[in-house]
Amino acid sequence: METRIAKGPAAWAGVASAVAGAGLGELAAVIAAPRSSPFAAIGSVLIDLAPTWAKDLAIALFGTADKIALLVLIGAVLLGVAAVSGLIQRIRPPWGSVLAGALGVVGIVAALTRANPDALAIVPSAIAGAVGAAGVWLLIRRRQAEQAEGLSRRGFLTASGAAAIVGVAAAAWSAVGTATDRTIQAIRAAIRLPSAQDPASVPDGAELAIDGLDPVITPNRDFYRIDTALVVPEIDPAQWSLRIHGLVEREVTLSWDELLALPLEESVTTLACVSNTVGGGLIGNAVWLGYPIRHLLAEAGPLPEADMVMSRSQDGFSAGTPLETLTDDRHAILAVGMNGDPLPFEHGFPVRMVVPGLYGYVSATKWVVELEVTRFDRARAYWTDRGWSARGPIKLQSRIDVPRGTEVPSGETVVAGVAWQQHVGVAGVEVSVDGGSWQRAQLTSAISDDTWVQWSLPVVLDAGEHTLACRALSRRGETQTSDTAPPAPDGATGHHSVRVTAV
Ligand SMILES: Nc1nc2c(c(=O)[nH]1)N[C@H]1C(S)=C(S)[C@@H](COP(=O)(O)O)O[C@H]1N2
Ligand SMILES: [Mo]
Repeated sequence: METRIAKGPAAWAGVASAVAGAGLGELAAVIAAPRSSPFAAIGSVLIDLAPTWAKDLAIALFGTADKIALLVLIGAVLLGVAAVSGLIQRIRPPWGSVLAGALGVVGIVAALTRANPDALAIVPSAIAGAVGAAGVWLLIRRRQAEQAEGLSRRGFLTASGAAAIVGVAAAAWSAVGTATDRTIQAIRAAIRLPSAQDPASVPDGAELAIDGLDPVITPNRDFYRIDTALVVPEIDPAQWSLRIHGLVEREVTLSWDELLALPLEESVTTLACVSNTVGGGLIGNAVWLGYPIRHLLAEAGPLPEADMVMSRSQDGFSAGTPLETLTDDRHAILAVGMNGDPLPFEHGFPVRMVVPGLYGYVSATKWVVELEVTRFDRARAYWTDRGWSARGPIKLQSRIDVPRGTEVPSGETVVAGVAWQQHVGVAGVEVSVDGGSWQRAQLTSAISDDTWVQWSLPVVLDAGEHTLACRALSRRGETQTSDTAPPAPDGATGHHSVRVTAV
């Protein structure tokens, strides 16, 4: 009579097989289908399916490391299910193998549901599932045979260890392979962007030299990044084109070379994320080089009933932008340059949209490939479908950057920060100490109404704990509301306040 093998080796057989399958699947992706790696495909589907609260929680807990956290979570679930597949295979063959294979099917389905799937999209997950299923079947059979013949576990341990090592090695190889696929990096590095007709400039007196205060222009490496892309798209500009269609008199397509041949303009625009909490850092200001979208729309000729432009990215994101914000005279552009460089990959290389006055989720499409002229009552964008407001004008906000958190010497201390309401402009900032009267801060000269502005105010603090709060006044005559609202559905409100101890 056959006695069952122990649970430990059975679970390990499942785990070792899954590691082998996942590793070989990732390697196959690097070779054959870059955007269909099992992890990336499943992760991307989870991002698209995640309810708003889960997305907010992920950003709150992990910030911009939210994607790494997601991959770790997927890995942990995979290993758990793999162990279960070994335990099932031990008592109910072949159902453990079937479960391992089903993980591959999940990956296949995930890869096929992505926007613009690779031609060989099913291959990586098919390999992963097949290796995982065969592995758990063979390893458990082996251990059973050893046990029946009274042999030691040596053969089983060697085989399962080899499977795990192959998997880890393949995964490492795929990671290196991804990092050394420098073709498109080299293309980007070789790009010399044309210079602007009329270069943007930062006026004297726009910048205060105060430690801890965000600089007026945010360096690219410090610029916040928010998107749904688990794998940053790497688009060869030679393959890029933009198609303008929908409710237009004539379709327009534009290639990279055609775009660069147009007279490009420089503009300074502050970009902000609707998910930014009061006092948060999901905001940055850059000098953008690009071409006004209004000229391209004029060529296409929007029909009178149109009121929205749905932009779509190569990776399936979409944003619905009010047509009038793209046809009025603001600097709504197809951007190719950011602070003097071609767009970084994470910020939309080769081409993204930048529209002053609107949160990024309704306007700032990165890796943009399509503009469909349509109507708000006919089409819903990515985040609109997930409960966020269809329209996203930027709310009046201000933030204290210094002092922040720690102790300050008692006596005179400078409070400083930034304030913004793009395309409306900031007329003033006021500061209140310990709930006292609002005192007017000194504003720097703004670059324009489309950018944030720095402010500062010296205050006198006695030794002890204090609360500093700020509020902005807009050029439309409004005062920043003290009513608190969370980011969803259309942007956080409330006054930013910080607690400091004067010593
Ligand atoms: N393709 C694509 N574009 C996108 C997004 C995205 O998820 N995918 N996110 C938008 C959001 S919500 C914001 S706030 C801005 C952020 O731009 P940044 O990452 O360059 O700061 O990009 C916008 N453009
Ligand atoms: Mo955003």
